[in-house]
Amino acid sequence: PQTIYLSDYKVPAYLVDTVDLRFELFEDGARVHSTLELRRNPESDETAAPLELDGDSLTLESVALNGAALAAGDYEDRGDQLVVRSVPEQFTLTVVTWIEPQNNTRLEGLYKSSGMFCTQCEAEGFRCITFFPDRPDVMARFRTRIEANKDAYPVLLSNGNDVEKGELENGRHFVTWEDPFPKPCYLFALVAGDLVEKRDTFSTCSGRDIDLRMYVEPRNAEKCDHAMDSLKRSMRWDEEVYGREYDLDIFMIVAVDDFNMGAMENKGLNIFNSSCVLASQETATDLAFQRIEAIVAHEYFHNWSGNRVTCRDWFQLSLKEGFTVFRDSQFSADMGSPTVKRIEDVTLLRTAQFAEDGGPMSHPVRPASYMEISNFYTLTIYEKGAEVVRMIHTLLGPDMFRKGSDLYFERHDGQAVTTDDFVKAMEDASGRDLSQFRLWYEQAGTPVLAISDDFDAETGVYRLTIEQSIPDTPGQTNKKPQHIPFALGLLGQDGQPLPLQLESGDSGAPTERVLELTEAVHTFEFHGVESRPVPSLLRHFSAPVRVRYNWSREQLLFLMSHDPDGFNRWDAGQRLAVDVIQSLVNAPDDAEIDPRLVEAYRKLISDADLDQALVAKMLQLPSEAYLIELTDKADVPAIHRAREAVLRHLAGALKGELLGCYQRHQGSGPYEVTPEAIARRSLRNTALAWLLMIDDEEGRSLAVSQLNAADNMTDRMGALRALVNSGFESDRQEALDDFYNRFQDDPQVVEQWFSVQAASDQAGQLSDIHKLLEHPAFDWKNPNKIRSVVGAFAGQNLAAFHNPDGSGYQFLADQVCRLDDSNPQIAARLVTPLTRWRKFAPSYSDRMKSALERIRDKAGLSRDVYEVVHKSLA
Ligand code: BAL
Ligand code: ZN
Repeated sequence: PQTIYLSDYKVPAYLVDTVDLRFELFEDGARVHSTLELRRNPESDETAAPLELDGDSLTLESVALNGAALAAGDYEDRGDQLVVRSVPEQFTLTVVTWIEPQNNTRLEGLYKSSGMFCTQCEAEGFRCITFFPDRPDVMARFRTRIEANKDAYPVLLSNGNDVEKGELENGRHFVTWEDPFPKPCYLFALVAGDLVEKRDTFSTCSGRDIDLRMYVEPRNAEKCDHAMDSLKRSMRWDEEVYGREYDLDIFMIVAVDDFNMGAMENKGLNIFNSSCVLASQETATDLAFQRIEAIVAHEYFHNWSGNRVTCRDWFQLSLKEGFTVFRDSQFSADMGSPTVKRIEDVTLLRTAQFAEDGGPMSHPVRPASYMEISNFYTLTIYEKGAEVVRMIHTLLGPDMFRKGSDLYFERHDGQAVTTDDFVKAMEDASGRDLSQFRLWYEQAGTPVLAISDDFDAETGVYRLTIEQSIPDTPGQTNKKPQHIPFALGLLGQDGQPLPLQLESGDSGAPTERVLELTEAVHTFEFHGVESRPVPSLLRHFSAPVRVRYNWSREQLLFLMSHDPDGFNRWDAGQRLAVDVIQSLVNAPDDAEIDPRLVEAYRKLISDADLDQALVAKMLQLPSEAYLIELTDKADVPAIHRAREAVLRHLAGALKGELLGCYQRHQGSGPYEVTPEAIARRSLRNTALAWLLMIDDEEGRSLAVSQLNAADNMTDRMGALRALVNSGFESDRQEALDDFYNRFQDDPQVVEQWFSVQAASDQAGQLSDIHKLLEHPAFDWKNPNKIRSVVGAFAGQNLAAFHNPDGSGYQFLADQVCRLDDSNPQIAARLVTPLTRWRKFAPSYSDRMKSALERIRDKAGLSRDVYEVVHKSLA
């Protein structure tokens, strides 16, 4: 496959002003009539260029120029391109193609899911529908007429406003949609199906009433309220915080079961993976409720950050994704607990994005090259991209940042632009120089801050030295220092925050500062310090970096109970737990577990005055994935054993406290999705999980009663998970069977049922996984089912996946090869755990490598998987 380079970017040779589409939908295929108004781009220097339109898996039926059919010699159908050699300055091109949505298992372009037609065009799916300049800098106005059988497909949707509808012969009907806003074709959408409609309205800040509509299969009609409420909250929030008003008269959301992504921000017609939009108390966990709120917000926010202002090319993907993730994380923080939200974001970043940044697929937030753009919908583009925007927010402050975003939207409305245009708007609005800051977009890799300190009791000066380095990554060495906002505080021995006097005598100095690192080494001096302080470093995780500082356990315990920054309190607890677990890896079975850890957790569990949402987070031990990320040459089973030993030790020592915690947080009253109620359920279910880790009888009977009495999925799943992960084998099987019988008709719940087993070291050994794949509810065509079994096994059941005999790796290779032909995007995603092979101890890494080589040698490997596998082995 070819590599595409950012440095080769050229403006399009032709522009499209309008697109007139007519879809004739049938059971055995669809005919697409496309009429384009095209003209040469005055900004292009390719004055004699032929017209080249992208295509993929299309059967061309006819081509006409200005209404006259072209003869075969006038154009060339190259399969992936339609080339018309000689065209005038301005012209109309009509192309008719035949496609087969019913056989489209890649789920790119137009396909069928549960009997409905739907589309996914980002990044390059539109070319699977018709020949078109499939690139985001070609923006056109779309008019779309959909024709289909009326009984089977009463609902026909596309972007914009419905302007015409009517009956046709043979029981068919049509609806025509017009989108007044020029858009790139990746934002095109079409849906046709037998769907129920849920309606609501939203009154905008300027008094316009927007018609909100959700379309779902009839069985899901009762699962729309949460998404609709989330949508209205998002619309209000975007007006209040960013001054962004919705622009069309209708906003539609559709839920489909088969979807490669989580959701898609098509203009006025967002399409969602059912698992990311449908929720009811009985079927969705708190986590799902929160995720749905965040994703609904994310897709809605794209209407401005992505649709009104879009990307010039796919190297700029983070322009819309990083900014929009930042916006949705601000929104979620405002809707719930900012500290908890920050902890969740940082957990994902440090566990998974840092791993990506340190692995073979490491790439900058603005990549310089790719083979398959679908492989670049990554944690780096999304999450690190969001961190980069967050740092701009930190450096500028909220007011200047808002000025910058206003300027960005005003300056670039209706344009396809670059990350550099975004930074420039921030610079112009604030007057700040962000030239060095731009390196965050260009340099890959996670910066490391090596921090040392000393205290001079005589002068009262505390000195902090921070040395920055950025590791080499594929294709990039000798990196330059980046501009890093570093928030910190100092705590006195009594736990009080100290004024940070950068000059002596400044006793009114603030107790928290954001230092700006721009050089490879900085030394900061803090004056007027009476005794050695405890530093609280990188507060709020003010930059996506690794901090290396030689913490003592006393310091961490001190910060756990005194740091005014909730995030750093949590982080101190994590560092302490990591230190204890790491010290037990490959230690003798009777090695002592630091009693101070037990006491710290005892305090957390028992002290009802602490912020319970924060406590709920602090009680989660660092995950195995995070522990692996922190380790060179990881021995996963050894890490797993050490972590379990700590968990069991804590559970045994704190049994009384855990039972007390469980009783204290017994729910009463109606189910609510508030931060307090979520924290209560989380604490209760953590207590239960810990008790069952030590096969506690009392815990077992609590879990069984909770499972039977639960009025919500969080508690039901909490009990089920605890039983599944326990040694109570017969309870486990009974619980799983009952659960399945109760929910077998609900695909979203069955996905949870699959993943709770696949992710469990008790219920998810390889032989169990094979059985799950044979289960009647498993479906190789449904990405959610694949993720909930194969993805959960390889991504969460790490001790089983890293079986020393290599069977887990070979299993994954088999599944990747199997999926490569039918759905290459999903296949390429599934490879991820193997790509990290260099991270593991030799006997593991050798076997992982050979599994990768087996995938590499598969005949006819897709471009998606080819890129990931070849880069991993390079
Ligand atoms: N644009 C792809 C889905 C999302 O990030 O919203
Ligand atoms: Zn997005």
